[in-house]
Amino acid sequence: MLVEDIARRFNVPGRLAILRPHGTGNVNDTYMVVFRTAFSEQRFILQRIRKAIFPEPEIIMRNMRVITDHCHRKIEAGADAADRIWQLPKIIETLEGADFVTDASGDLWRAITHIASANSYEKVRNLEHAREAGYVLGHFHRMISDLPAERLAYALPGFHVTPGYLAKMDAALATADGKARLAASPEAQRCLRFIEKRRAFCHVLENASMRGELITRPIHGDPKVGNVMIDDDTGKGTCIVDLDTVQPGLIHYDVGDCMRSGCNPAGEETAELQSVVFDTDLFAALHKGYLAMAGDFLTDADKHYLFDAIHLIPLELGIRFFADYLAGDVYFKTRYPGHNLRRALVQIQLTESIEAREALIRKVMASA
Ligand code: GN1
Ligand code: MG
Repeated sequence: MLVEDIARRFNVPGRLAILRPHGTGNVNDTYMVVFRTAFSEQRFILQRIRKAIFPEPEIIMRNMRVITDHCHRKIEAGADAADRIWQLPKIIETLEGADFVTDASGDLWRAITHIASANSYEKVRNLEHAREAGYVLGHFHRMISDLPAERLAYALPGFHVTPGYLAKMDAALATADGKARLAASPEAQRCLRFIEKRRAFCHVLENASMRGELITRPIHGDPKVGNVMIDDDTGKGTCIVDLDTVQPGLIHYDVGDCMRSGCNPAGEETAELQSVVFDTDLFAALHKGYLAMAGDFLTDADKHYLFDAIHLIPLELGIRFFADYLAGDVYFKTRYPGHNLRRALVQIQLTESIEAREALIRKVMASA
C-alpha cells in the first residue's frame, strides 16, 4: 500500500496536498502530511511503527489512548491556572473510527495531530532550553503521577532494563559476525573494555527496584531533548512528543535520558568525540526545571538514585548502540557503516565525563 493511500484512510477533511518525511527518529518512519480544503488546511503526523521493534504494536496505541485521554483531561482542568498553554498530540482516528491502520506487512500506521508554532531541537541550545526540557518532563510526570501503572501494558518488554542490553551485547559477541566486527575495530575493543569495567554497575536501578526501594510508575520512556517541543514565539516548552515508549517503568530512566541528551551540547550524532561533555551548567538548569514540577512527588529513595540514573542511562544507550553495531545494525536505523559504533562512542565519552564530574553534579543536586 502506498503511504499516500494510508494517509487517506484517516479522518481529516480535504485532499492530500503534501506528504514528506519528517524528523530524525532512529526507529520508526515519520511523515508530515497536509490535507487542504477550498479554504483551509490540516497538518498531521503520520507514523509507521515497525513490527521488528515493537512485538505487539497495538499495545502502543492502547497505551497512547490511555495516556492522551488522561493528560488532555488534566491539561483542560488546569488550563486557567497554568503559566502557559500545555499541549499533547491527539490520536486522529481512521474513517472507520479506529486508532490505527495495519498494512499488508503487519506494520501499524497511526496519525496524530501536529503541534503547530513550535519546534524540537536535537541539540540543547542554551540554559533556558535545558531548563524547559526539565520543566516539560516534570510536567508530564506530574500529569501521569496519579495514573495507576497497571493501566498501561508493556509495549517494549525489557525497555531500559540495562542488564538485558548487556545480555544482547554478549549474544552478539558470541556470533562469528560479532567477533569479526570486534576484531576489526580498535574503537569497538575500547568500547567493550569500557563497558566490561562497569558491568556490575549496570544492575544498580534494577536491584533497587527489586528491593522495593524504587516504584514502577508510568513513564515516557524516551524524553530526549529532541522530543520536547519549544514554542517558536516564547521559547517555552509546550509539550513532550513521541509517546511510543510510554509504559510502566522507573522515572529514573526518564530523568537519566533527559539529562544525557539535554546536558550534552554536542548532541548524540556528533562526529567530534572530544566535543562531547556533560555540561554542569546545563545540568543545573535542567535539574531545576524538572524539580520545579516534579520535586514534591519524588521520594527520598527516588532522589537517592538520581545520580546513578544520570550515570547509567548514557552508558545503557552506549551498550544498546554498541550491541546493535555488533549485531549488524538490526535495530537503530543507520546512515553509514559504523554509525552505531560512532553513536556508542559518543555515549561512552558522555558517561566518562559524568564520572569525572560526579562530585560537582552531586553538589548541584544537594543544593537544589
Ligand atoms: C530511539 O527513534 P527515536 O529516536 O525516537 C530509541 C530511544 C533512544 C533514542 C536515541 C524505541 O528513539 O530509546 O534513546 O533512539 N527508541 C526506541 O536517540 O528504542
Ligand atoms: Mg522514540
